[in-house]
Amino acid sequence: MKRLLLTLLTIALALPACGDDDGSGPDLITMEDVAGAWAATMFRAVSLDDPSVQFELIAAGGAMSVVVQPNGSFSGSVTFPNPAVGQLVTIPIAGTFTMISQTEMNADFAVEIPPLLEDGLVEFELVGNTLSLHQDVTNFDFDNDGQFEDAVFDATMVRQ
Ligand SMILES: [Ca+2]
Repeated sequence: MKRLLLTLLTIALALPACGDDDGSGPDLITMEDVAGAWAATMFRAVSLDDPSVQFELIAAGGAMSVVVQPNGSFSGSVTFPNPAVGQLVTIPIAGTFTMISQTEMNADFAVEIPPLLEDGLVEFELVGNTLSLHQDVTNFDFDNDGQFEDAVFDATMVRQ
């Protein structure tokens, strides 16, 4: 019984060490891994009600690029078609990413640009030089009638 207790105690003491980025387990993704220059190859909002209704920024002639610092702060620009003026508009963007887990970041934009660049939880996946982003609940005015529709958002960023 005493030996069992000792074994359990040893396991309990060893547990907090699990998952540490000490080289013995799988490498954990840190903000330093995300740091660098990125450009979007896909930046899409899909209607929740009707997945055939989509808006994809790059196909629409737009663009988005950011440079992320190791501390998570980022700056860049987004180019999007402005239906009000009938031409492409480029605006600067900036903010901070905070890593919450190995699959989630919080995006905090210095200036929010609804509906594509809004504060909130962003799921991410970093594979090689490709960073995939996903936001579960957002909204987008797909038909330009001033009413926002529920949407999911996905982006693919490629390291430059
Ligand atoms: Ca609408």
